[in-house]
Amino acid sequence: MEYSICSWTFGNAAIDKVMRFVKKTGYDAIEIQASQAIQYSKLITRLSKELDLKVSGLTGDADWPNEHKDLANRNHLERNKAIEYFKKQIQATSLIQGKYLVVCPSAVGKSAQMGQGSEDWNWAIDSVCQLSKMADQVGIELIIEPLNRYESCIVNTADDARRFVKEINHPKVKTLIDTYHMNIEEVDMVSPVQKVIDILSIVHVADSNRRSLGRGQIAFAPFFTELQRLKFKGTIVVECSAPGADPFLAEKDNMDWIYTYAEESLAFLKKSFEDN
Ligand code: LER
Ligand code: MN
Repeated sequence: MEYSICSWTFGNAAIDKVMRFVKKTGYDAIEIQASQAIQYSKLITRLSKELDLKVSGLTGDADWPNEHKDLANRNHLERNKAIEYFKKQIQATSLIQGKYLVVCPSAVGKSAQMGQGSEDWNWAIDSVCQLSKMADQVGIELIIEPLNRYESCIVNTADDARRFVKEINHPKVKTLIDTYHMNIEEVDMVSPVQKVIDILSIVHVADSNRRSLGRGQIAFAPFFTELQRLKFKGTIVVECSAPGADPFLAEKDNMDWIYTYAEESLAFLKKSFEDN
């Protein structure tokens, strides 16, 4: 199993400090925040080689209320700007040798749709279809992420993600499931794995309160057992965040927790998969 961790969760810490810590802790890879990848591509590429720490992929940047980052915006001029911005993120993924870009079909933090009926869905489908051509050209995957209802509209569950990916119907468009969001939206932790296993590239993990695995209420054992039973071979990416309000702001009063969560979560994963 390959283990990775999201760089955005370390808040304002410098990317070189984060990469050195992630390597020292024993991770194989890091999932870089897209805005950091764009700004620090040379530094990240150099450190990735120097530290022998892979870039698993990029966490896409589409923070609401930035209409020009919203792939499902009702205003086609804003939507076109979002498509152009995501093309830049695809380019950055390829530049720093990531394998995927995580894409939320509507902006992150936008919990209500803008159009009627299936309009928002169709806008998002059209945007991701356009992006899939470029992803194919540079050889990366676009990974559609279902987020809970308080963070996103359009794709909230594994069922939604499956329908979205099947409608795009492109070999480079896949999905991920995130235990933190699943805990809010799914009926259990096992059936979503079964629903998307054939299009599942990566898994994001954190406990129910986004603390390290074991510090919340999620029963991870059945989830991990099902991943193993169905021979999941992708990357497992830790996405905990320091405790405190505002889910979209990583930097909190007590950032020391994130380093503890990173260490504890990796130990929990290695014990669960018995490959340490
Ligand atoms: C991104 O991977 C994610 O899970 C979102 O909740 C980030 O805010
Ligand atoms: Mn996630």
